[in-house]
Amino acid sequence: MDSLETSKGRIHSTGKAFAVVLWILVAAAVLGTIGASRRWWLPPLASTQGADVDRLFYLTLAITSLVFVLVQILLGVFVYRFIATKEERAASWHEHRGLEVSWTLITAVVLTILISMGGLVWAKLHQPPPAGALVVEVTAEQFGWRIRYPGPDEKFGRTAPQLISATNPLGIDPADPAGQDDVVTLNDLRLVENHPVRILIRSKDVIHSFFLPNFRIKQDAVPGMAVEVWFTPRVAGDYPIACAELCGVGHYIMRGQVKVVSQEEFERWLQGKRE
Ligand SMILES: [Cu+2]
Repeated sequence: MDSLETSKGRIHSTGKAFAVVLWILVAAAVLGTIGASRRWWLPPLASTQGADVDRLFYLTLAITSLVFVLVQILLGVFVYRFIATKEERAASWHEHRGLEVSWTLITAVVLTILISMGGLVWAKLHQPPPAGALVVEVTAEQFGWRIRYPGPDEKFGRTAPQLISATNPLGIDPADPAGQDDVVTLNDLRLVENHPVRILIRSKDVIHSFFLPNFRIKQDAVPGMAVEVWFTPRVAGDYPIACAELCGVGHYIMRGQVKVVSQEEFERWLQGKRE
């Protein structure tokens, strides 16, 4: 059997045609992705912590794209040179130890580095939030987001599912003084520019996913759990809240809005809500 070094292979019109079609498809995929990315790409970044997520995303995309294109080009080269014909089987060889060891080791090293970097970014995003962060509770329901602020006492009132009604969507206990100054909105999340925020995410019914694309935050809302995320909004403006978990027939309308405003504007708004 031929070895890799000595095999000349053979050129055949079918192999040529396959290779050319493959290369055209790869070129179309790459150019198409670049073209589409002008329209559909990451939305503008508006949080401090999101920069690490973006960096890792671009690095992973660059490495995997490069490997994808290289592998497809090589696949074309091999079909071009070594295709089977009616008279002859495809030329092949086995057990090239050097090649096998190198592609296994290189892949293992690159993936280990990428996964470790991902672990570091994850740990950074999940370190304890800074003291003095704004605290907000977000409760997902079919199909909207109930946002609760604890009020001047900085304490959320007790809630109980049996107290939930049309006028008390979170079931806040009226007997608990901590709940009397709580402010609840529907789909309206106000945050303060350059001020970290801790968000406690809950769900009233099924699993939803609290998704803030501009802040690179995505966290499942699970019934019976309060899951915490935190980040620092960096740029004032209006941003969407989306649900990233298919949660029922109205999933697509489960949208809210984040407004990042100045400290004064935030306090004025919250005060207005309490009156
Ligand atoms: Cu949902």
